[in-house]
Amino acid sequence: MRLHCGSFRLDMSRPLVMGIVNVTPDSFSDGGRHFVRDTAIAHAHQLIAEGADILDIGGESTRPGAQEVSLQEELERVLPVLEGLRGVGVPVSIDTFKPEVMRAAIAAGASMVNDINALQQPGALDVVAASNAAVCLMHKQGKPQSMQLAPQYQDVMHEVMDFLQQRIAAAEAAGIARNRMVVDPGFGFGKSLEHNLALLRHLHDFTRMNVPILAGLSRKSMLGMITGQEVNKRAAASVAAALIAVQRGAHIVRVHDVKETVDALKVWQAVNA
Ligand code: 7PJ
Repeated sequence: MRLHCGSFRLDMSRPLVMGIVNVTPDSFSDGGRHFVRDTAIAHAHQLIAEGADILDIGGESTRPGAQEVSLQEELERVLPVLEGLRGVGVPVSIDTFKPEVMRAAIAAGASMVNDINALQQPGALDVVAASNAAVCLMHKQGKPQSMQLAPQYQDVMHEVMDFLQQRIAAAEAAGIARNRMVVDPGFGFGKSLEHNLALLRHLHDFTRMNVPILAGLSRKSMLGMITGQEVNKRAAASVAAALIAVQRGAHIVRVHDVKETVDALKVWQAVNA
């Protein structure tokens, strides 16, 4: 299986690591726009040096309870970073659900769209269809502001897979070739610990969709619930979760701790060679 991702052709026979680059000013370092841009670009280069296969650039936090940012603000955060990373050698993904951001990001060099809303925003399908970018279709229940309040499913595996099948069909109907698509169960997006564990336990069933599977478990609250660790002390739990996801069929893992994950996957690959 090869994922068509802009001008890249990604071989899915070995697990790939997507490194997370947040372009969100934090409350501790109010260094202004240039500082935020330069910090993000430097972080991106570091993740490539650590072995990241793909970079995921995001200008809006979609963590549970996070506030939305305006279109203008999101563009001003991500575009200078994408321009700064043009030609960097690995595919760059844009983490957004806004079609306007997708279009501008692709023009600025992004070769993948990572959409927590699975291209459901009006116009999003057409923007991706008109490009040669890959797309990650993710499942979520509810909106980031309130999705963790009371997530409910009759059968979480069935409902998530059903939704993703429908989004694959919609994307295909809009003119997006299947070899540009990736699916993601959306760990933590409107899911209880039990829902997340069921999805991870049965992740292999998603391979039936015949498109690569992306898993994002890094530092998520489900790992906090299991280990009791706060968010910046979840590296070991995150590496364990990434390894389990790969073992159960994930093709791409989206992580903060690239170096540690790359090493863990090297061990996994050596044993499986
Ligand atoms: C995910 C994501 C994920 C994909 C975020 C966080 C929340 N995109 N963006 N999958 N999570 N495709 O990293 O904690 O799981 S933001």
